[in-house]
Amino acid sequence: MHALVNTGITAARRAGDLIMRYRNRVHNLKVTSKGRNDFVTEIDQQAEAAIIDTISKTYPAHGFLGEESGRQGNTEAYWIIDPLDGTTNYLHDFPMFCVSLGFCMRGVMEHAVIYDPMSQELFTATRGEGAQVDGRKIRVSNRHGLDGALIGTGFPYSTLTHLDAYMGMFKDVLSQTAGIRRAGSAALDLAYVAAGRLDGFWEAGLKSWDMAAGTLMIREAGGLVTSLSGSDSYMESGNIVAGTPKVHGELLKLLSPHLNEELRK
Ligand code: 2AM
Ligand code: CA
Repeated sequence: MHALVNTGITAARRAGDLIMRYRNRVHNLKVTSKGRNDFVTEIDQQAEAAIIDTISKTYPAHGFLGEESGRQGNTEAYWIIDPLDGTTNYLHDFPMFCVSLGFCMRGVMEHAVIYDPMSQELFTATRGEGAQVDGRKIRVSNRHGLDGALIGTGFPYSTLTHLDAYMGMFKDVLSQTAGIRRAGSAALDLAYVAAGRLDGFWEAGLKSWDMAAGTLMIREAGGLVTSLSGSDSYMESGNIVAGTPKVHGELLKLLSPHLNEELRK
């Protein structure tokens, strides 16, 4: 395994251990949800600091783009960090959350690590070298189309501006597939597509740290990833469709009548 991936794994496990250590305390906090939210924000920040500290010890020249601390240092060789993806789940003790790390070199994603501290599953990928779960090679499923496919998604949550467009998509996907799952951690959903547990995935308005690791993983597992209109701009727009080659193509077609100008980006 690549040395960078090993360092990423050490960092992700350290963050995961911290997240698990505070889990009971979060759940038992009988204060207002605001108080619980603040506490979780603090855990996010501590987990991100632990990741940056671990990586910096081995690679002091690397930069970071973190959900909590933003951009710092080197912008050529840097790590994209989501220290706790699925914060709402974590807050409710719903067991779907993860640590997501991607290493980017001159604009190209090179390595990916996604760690699920509940199941202790570790997903990894390196560009050109495939994707693994716990060291075993993973591939996207062999699903040849939407018929019988299980599709992951994320609901609109903050602005709700695209809710009507989304409901149209939801209706069409629901009626043509085996079902839809909304697990609440986009990074873990993408890892599940890479592992063949979901046949496809779509969501609008994600951030680069939600997608950086999972999208490399899917490509290395033989899947396709694009924006909702089929371009490469998903890292900028956050609008993403992924899946096995056939499922990806059919999902694109099914979603396209529902796209407005914003969602086409
Ligand atoms: P986060 O937990 O790191 O914030 C799912 O729709 C994705 O959107 C998750 O990966 C989640 O990442 C992100 N997200 C941000 N705010 C959210 C919210 N209020 N509700 C649900 N998901 C949210
Ligand atoms: Ca996230």
